[in-house]
Amino acid sequence: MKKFQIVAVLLLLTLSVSAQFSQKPLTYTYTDLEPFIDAQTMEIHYSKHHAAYIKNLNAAVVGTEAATMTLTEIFSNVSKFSLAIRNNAGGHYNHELFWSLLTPIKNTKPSGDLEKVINETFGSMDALKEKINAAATSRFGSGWAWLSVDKDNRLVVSSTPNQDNPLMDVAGTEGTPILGIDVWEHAYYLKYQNKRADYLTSIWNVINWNQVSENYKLATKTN
Ligand code: MN3
Repeated sequence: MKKFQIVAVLLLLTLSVSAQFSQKPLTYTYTDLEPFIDAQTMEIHYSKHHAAYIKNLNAAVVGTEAATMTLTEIFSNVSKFSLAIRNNAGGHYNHELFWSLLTPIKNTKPSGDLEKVINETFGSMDALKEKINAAATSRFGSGWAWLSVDKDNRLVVSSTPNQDNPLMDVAGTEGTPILGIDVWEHAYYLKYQNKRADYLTSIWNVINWNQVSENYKLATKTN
């Protein structure tokens, strides 16, 4: 092999390693979720915050065991990795899930199966939303509120700090998240300022229950 070919191969290897994680395009535009989530928030959140988690994650995994792992593999061993891997792997996964859970389509509904379990577990859809909003409101500082399926296929509501999530071995309440709400100030401050509760009331207008139902089906099948 000629010297330039070796250099080319090494360069390609470096590029493929450093680009292990990448950002999926959104399936809607930045303006589509208005008035509930404003376009400027969407643009900064997706193109700056989420993109930065991916860039930093790709840099943080270099030379570690995490370099060849999937996100879920990283999460189940996250306590063994650096804080940079934990924060940025969580930041990447959580946002990718979050974008998929938002939709400009009005009045999506949970599947019959999911609605039945929600009613049995929480009493009603409204009671579930209240419980998630309470978890989100009481989360001090930055973090997420979650609806997850636990190992016994039960629905559980929890919240995590920073970019942690219920798939992590450090999570107090473990499970497969089917719905997550970002309660970092960057998710709402431009429109709602300090009124996190108003953001939390509003966001239910753009939650994609078709996707939550799909996630529920997959999570219960995997368990
Ligand atoms: Mn965010």
